Amino acid sequence: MIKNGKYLLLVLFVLAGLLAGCGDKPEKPKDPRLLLGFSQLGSESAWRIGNTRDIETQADLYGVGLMLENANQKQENQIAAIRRFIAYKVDVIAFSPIVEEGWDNVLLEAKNAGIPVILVDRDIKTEREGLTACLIGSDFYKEGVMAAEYLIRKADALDLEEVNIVEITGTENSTPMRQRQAGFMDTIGKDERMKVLTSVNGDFLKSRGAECMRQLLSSFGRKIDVVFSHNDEMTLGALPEIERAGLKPGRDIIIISIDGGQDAIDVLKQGKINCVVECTPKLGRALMETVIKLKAGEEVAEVIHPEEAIFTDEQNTAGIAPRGY
Ligand code: GYE
Repeated sequence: MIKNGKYLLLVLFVLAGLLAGCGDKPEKPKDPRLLLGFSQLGSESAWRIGNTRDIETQADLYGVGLMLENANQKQENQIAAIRRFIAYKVDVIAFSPIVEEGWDNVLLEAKNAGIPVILVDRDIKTEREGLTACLIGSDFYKEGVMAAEYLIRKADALDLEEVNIVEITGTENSTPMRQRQAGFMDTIGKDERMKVLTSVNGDFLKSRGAECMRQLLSSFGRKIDVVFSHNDEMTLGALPEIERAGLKPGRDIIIISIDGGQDAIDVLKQGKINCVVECTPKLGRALMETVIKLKAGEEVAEVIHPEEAIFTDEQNTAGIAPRGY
């Protein structure tokens, strides 16, 4: 079939090319798009799932290639994912640190590889300078302040003389847990009516929220005037326990939550939650814009906090627009 040497050469060339391709390790996509490695911490809540979805959607819209890894609530999985991103030579790394401590070594490795790192949602604690480029996430301290300010208004409206509070906190040593608690405590600390009976760790999980609430009810029973819960998931776990104990959440106990996912807003509309402080998971757009700037060597803002609202029984809750998470 092959009539002359020229064709033979061509066929050999093509064959050699095909064979060379066979044993190749995965390589960066030929597409010269910018590649972002993102380590999500888990899927513990509607917030987290909404956050992952938003980052995927925005990466698509901005034409940013996304390597996404879910750490299933384990810091060691996040560290391993970041190491894989470094080995893969992604352009930018982003991650949502499950806890604040313990990131220095892996971040130093990223720095030495010349890959900029963006903190998404949560912060880290470190003695070293310059390990990360910036933080894109909510002002959790302010969320705690907003929750407490609502409670003070509510106590005024109900003319309460003493307010006994139980707190169900998020994951220990995580930024939202630390800062929501600090903002709340600093603010109620100025009001003599406010007493915190105890704080228990619900790890941002619905099942733990239920467990914590059972334990709180058995220790304090009807003494509890307020549940301050660090996220919607734990709140949604706690409510049925309160009902099972013969009490009406939203009436017998004031319920304060954070996140503002659709399920919690629906329950706020039914009057079983009194206040939900918004924490938006929609960080994808700011993330993509920052990734593009970093790749272009441009300056980026050190901290980007999204604007956040509050939804309470002081307003017409029927008018709250669909939340999208
Ligand atoms: O409030 C909670 C989630 O870090 C802001 O983590 C996030 C928190 C959010 O599991 O629902």
